[in-house]
Amino acid sequence: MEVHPKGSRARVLLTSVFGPYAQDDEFGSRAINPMELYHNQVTRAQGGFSLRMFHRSWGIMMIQQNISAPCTVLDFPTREDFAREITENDYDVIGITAIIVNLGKVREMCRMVRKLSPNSAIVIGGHVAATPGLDHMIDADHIVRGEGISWMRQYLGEDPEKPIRHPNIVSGLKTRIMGIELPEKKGGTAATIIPSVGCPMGCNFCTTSAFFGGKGKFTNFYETGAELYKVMCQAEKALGVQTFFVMDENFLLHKKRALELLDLMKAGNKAWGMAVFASANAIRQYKPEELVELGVSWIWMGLESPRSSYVKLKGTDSHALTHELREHGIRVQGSTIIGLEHHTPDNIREEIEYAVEHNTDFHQFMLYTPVPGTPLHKQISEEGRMLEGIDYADIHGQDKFNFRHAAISRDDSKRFLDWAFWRDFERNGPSLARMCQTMLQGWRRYKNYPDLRVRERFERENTKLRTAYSAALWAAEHYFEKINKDVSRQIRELRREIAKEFGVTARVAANVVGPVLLWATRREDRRLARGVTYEPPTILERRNWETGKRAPQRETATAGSRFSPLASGATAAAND
Ligand code: B12
Ligand code: SF4
Repeated sequence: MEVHPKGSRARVLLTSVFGPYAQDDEFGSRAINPMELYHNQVTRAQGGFSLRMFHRSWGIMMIQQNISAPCTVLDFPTREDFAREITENDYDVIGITAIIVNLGKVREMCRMVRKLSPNSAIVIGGHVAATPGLDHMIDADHIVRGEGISWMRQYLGEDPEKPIRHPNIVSGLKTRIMGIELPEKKGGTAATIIPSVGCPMGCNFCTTSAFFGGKGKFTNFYETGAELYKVMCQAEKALGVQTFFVMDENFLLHKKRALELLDLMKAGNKAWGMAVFASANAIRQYKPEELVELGVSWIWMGLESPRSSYVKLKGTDSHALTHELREHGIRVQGSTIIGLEHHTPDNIREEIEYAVEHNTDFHQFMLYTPVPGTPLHKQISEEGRMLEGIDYADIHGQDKFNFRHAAISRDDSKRFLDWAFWRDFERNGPSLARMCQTMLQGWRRYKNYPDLRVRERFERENTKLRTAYSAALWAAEHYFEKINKDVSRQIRELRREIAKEFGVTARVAANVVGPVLLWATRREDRRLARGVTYEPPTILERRNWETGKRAPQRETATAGSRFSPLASGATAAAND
C-alpha cells in the first residue's frame, strides 16, 4: 500500500461534510434528513415532544486519536468554515468522512480542495466509499472501504496493529425537548464507547454489516471485557459519566465479553448504565436480571416485521420480549421496516398496527431500502428493479422507495411511512411518557434488589422521575386531551403512580413546572410549524498540533469564521 512521503509528519485534516443539513439544497442537504438521530428517524412525528440532539462524527474522532501525525478534526463545518480551514493551514492530507446521501457534498469538497489546497492528498472514507463507480464521480486520491484506523496508520507509515486508543466522546450535544434546550453539564450526558464496527449477522439490507465484510465478519477494537472495562473507566474519569452509549451494532451477541465486563463491574463496584444495540436472538441469551446487573437500561432492537425471516428474530415473540424488558426497567427502542417484499396496500396497515402494538418506548420506522454495497442492492439490481435517476441524497429511507416494489408505489411508500410514525405517536403518546412508565416499573422491581450497584443506578436514573419528568408528564397529559383522551388518561394515571411512589416533590414539580412545559411545548410546535430547524455546532479539535502548527500561509477564502480553533481535545461550539 502507498505510504505518504511525509509519513507521520504529514499534517492531516479529517472533516465531516458541510452543513447546513436540514434544508433542501443543490449539494444534497434535505429538510427531511436533518443531522439528528431521533428527530430524523424516530420521533419526527412527535412535534414539540420530539427528542432533538446531535452526535459527533465518531469515525474521524477514532482515527484522529489513533495516529501520531498532527491532526485536526473539523466537525459539521459550513462550506465557508471548510474553505477557511484548508486555506489558512497547509494540510498534506485531507480526509473526508461521509455516507452515501452526502455524495454531492463530497464531490464539492474535493473540488474545493483541488482549488484551495492543491498539494493536499484527498482521502475519502466512511459508507460513501461503498458507492459503485465513486472514483469516476469525485476527484479523490484514495477511496477507503471498511475500517479506517488501520488504513490511515498504514498510509502514514505507522503500525496498523497497535492497540486502539479510545477518544473521550460525549455521546450527544445540544439536547432539546418540549421547547427547552437542556443544560450541558459535565457527566450529564452518556459517553460513547465503540467496541467494534460491523455486525456478523449479515441481514440482507444492512449497510453496516456489508461495509465491514458482511455475514460472519466484523472488526473488534476490544476483544475482551477487561479491555472494554479499562476504556469505560477512562471515560468515567475524564468525562465524569456513569452512563455509556455503546456503539456496537450487536453488543449483546458477544456474551463472553459482556459477562466478563459484568464481573469486572461487580468487582469494581460500578453502578454504570448502558444503552446498547442488540438483536432479539442476542438479547435472549441473557436473563433479564443479568441485563439489569450489566447496567443495560436501553436497548435498540430490530423488530423489522412479524413475517420477516431474519435469523435474529427466529423463535422470538417480540411483543412478549418488549413487554418483559420494559417490566425490568429497560427502555426499548424498536425498529420496523416499511415496504418489505411481502407488504401490500392491503396488509401494510395491519403490519404497522402490529409494530405499534409493541408499545416500545421509542420506535424507528425506515423504508426497505436497497443501498449500494448490500446483498439486497445486488439482488434488486439483478432483478432490474432499481429505479433510475434517483439522487443519492434521497436514498435515506425516510422519503420514498428507490426501487420498484411489487405492490406499493413510491408515493404510497411515503404515505405509509408517515402514517406509521403518526400512528405510533397517536396511539402510544410521547416517547418521554413511555420512558417514564418503563423507569417506574424498573424502580419498583429493583429498588430493594440485593445488588447495591443496581439499586444505586435506579436511584440515580429515577431522580428525574420525581422532578422534571413528573412535570413533563403533567404537560403531556394536558397536551393529549385533545389528541387521544385515552392516552391522556393513561399518562395521568402514570403521573399519579409516580406521585404515590415519590410523594410531594413529584406533585409539586408537576403542578408548578408542568404548565410551563406545556406552554413551551406548544410554543415549540408553533416554531416547528413555521419551519424552524436545528443545526449542530461547528467543532474543531486539534491533536499533536504543536509540531504541525504553521502560520497562515494564504489569504482566507471567506470572511469570518463561526468556530474558534482550540488545541488538543478542546471543543469549540459556536454556531449562531
Ligand atoms: C452516529 C450515526 C449517525 C449520526 C451522524 C452523526 C454524524 N456526525 O455524521 C446521525 C444520527 C445524525 C445519523 C444520521 C443519518 N444516518 Co447514520 N449512522 C450513525 C451510526 C449509528 C454510527 C456511525 C459511527 O460512528 N460508527 C462508528 C464509527 C467508528 O464507524 P464509521 O463511522 O463507519 O467509521 C469507520 C469507517 O467507516 C472508516 N471511516 C469513516 N470515516 C472515514 C474517513 C476517512 C478519511 C477514512 C480513511 C476512513 C473513515 O473508519 C472508521 C473506523 O473504522 C451508523 C451505524 C453504524 N453502526 O456505524 C449509522 C449510518 C452511518 N447512518 C446511516 C444513515 C442512512 C443515516 C441517515 C441517512 C439516516 C436516516 N435517514 O435515517 C442520516 C443522515 C444524516 C445526514 N444528513 O447526513 C447509514 C449509512 C448508510 C450508507 N451506506 O450510506 C448507517 C451505516 C446506518 C445503517 N446501517 O443504515 N447517523
Ligand atoms: S442484526 Fe442489525 S446490525 Fe446486524 S446485520 Fe442485522 S440489521 Fe445489521
